[in-house]
Amino acid sequence: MKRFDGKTVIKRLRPDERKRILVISDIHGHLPYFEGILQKAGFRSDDILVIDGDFLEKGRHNLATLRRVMALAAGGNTHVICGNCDGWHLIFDMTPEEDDQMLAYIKYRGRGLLWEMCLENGIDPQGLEHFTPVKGLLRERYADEWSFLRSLPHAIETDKFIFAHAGMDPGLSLEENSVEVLEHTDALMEKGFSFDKWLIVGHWPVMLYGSDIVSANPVIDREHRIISIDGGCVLKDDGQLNCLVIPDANSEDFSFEAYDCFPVRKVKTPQKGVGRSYYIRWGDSTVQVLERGEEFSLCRHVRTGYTMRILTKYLFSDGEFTDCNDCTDYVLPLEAGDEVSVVESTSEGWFVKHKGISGWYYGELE
Ligand SMILES: [Mn+2]
Repeated sequence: MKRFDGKTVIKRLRPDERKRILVISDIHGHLPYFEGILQKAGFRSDDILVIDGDFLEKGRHNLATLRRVMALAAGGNTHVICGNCDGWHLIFDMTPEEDDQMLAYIKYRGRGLLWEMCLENGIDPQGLEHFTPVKGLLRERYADEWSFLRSLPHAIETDKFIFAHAGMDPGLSLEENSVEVLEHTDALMEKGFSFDKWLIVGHWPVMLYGSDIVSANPVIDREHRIISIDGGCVLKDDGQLNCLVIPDANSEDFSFEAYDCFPVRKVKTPQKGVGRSYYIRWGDSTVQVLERGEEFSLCRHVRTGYTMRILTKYLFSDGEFTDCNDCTDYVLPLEAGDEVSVVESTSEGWFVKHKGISGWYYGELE
């Protein structure tokens, strides 16, 4: 699929200065989180909403999310950017051979926009041999959806802000940036770039920037004028959907709201933090299992030699060497009365989030 070959499309906006700008990225087809964050941020018709790409794929409510986003966009105050997971209209540029590769991908995933479109039309994707005939049907049935996806820009620019899904090369004008750079730059904040206007991106779950302490909250880098907001919704077990709040088009007085579905409990007994911790994360998660237990296993992170106990269900295989789910042994400093969201309940303690930061709590909850 010629995903990144197209011409870069930029949308210029002159937002009403009295209006709030809300920015949400990486909803990834998780409609309940999208509705939850809109409600928590108090989204109303006189706000401007920017959806900063990747509202589709990976979650389980793709068609419903797409339709919700289209309805908001039709209202005129919601502006949507194409992320690297949103350009499904590009299937119509594919050859029959590429169609079959796409079918293999859909079957492997077992979810996603095309999967849901098939099911909505009584087609079981697992039973298909070729995708090309189905593509013809979907093209007719979802004409509005395709034209909406086709209409999406790769970046939105105002006097003060640039919204792009993943990144930008500051050495080039916005138009000169390729679709690939705007939609698919990984780990933007590690590149040392600085920008004249504030660049607001999603795409790279912010927890991947942490090394010892894991936070899902937006990262606001005032020196380089970058704000990274992907809270790991759908992708991370302890993820959240963030909404950056810009009070008005000229303000730098940023704040944010975050939404997740974990049960909230109150800390009963205070806990001191422990100095040393490590975060094993996606892309660097190979561990050696030293002692496999039913609930926890003692593991050694191969690259660093750091040992920690990991929930056995987080290990991807039964072998001595295996990759694992993102995990940390960070022990959160907590006071009595602190509210925490409980991600995992174990026989030894709770894996919780406190103000967006994930860690362990070994005391009692109310
Ligand atoms: Mn992305």
